[in-house]
Amino acid sequence: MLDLWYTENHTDNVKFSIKTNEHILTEKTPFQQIDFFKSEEFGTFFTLDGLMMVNEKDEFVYHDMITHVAMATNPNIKKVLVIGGGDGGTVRELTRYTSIEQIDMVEIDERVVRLSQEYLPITAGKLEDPRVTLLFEDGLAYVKNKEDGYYDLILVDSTDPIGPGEGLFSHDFYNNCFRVLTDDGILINQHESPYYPSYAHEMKRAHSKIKGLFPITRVYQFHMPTYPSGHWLFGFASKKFDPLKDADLDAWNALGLKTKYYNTDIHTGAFALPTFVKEMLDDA
Ligand code: AAT
Repeated sequence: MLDLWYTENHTDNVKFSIKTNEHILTEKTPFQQIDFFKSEEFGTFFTLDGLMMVNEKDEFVYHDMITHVAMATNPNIKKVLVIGGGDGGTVRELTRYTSIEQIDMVEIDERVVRLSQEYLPITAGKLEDPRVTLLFEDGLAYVKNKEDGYYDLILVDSTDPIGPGEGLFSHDFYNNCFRVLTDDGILINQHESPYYPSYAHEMKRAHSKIKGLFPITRVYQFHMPTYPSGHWLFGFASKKFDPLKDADLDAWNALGLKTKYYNTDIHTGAFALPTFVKEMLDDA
């Protein structure tokens, strides 16, 4: 039998490969190329422009960490905006909070959503929750046109800053996020990786822009086996709440949500950064 391997360049000198059982489909949309695969080790997964986005085996790490850190920091979050996140995993985690009243998801590429609904019900299964509104447009334009002080939380679940995701790393975008957030508002963004220089460069650029806009800006880390180097970050920016001093961790535990990665020890621990990362952020 032929071995079929999916291979991705993590740098010009490093490759990452997964043995696959099937290349389910390949499709070019006006925004990007989408490929879906089946594999033994990571289950079903999809890539955008040749980069791993989501797979069945480690998606819980990313989706727990993008959602629960902010929700434990401010339990009164009612209106949430998700930008990107077409696979639906972030929305799935949000729908577990009965306290959330409204979830708007703005995804540029409807095909990512439709294909995830077909092949990745594990992440897309809650997109039909009555509190969820799907909007297919560019997140950058969406925040530009949105009224001031609307959302309590914005989760930027975006691709890397090449292709359609580029605008979601711009000063203009972060500035509009600040404006559309309430006075209690929190912004979490996909913050790249500190390890390989090309990713670290983007992570520093993003951090320096956000630092100039929000009074509270932190970065927290998590372990993502299929992303380059496995060492990945989210940014936490807020107008008022500090994720360590203000988080009500007992209240979060009292909700009784069962999670596979996030817990309240991780909440605190994820903000403890290696020295080389601290130095990069200080100099950003
Ligand atoms: N839940 C983890 C999956 C992703 S995919 C990111 C999504 O962002 C994609 O579906 C893409 O179509 C969407 N997107 C890209 N640009 C925009 C935009 N301008 N407006 C709205 N949506 C957009 C994240 C993977 C992270 C990978 C890190 N290496």
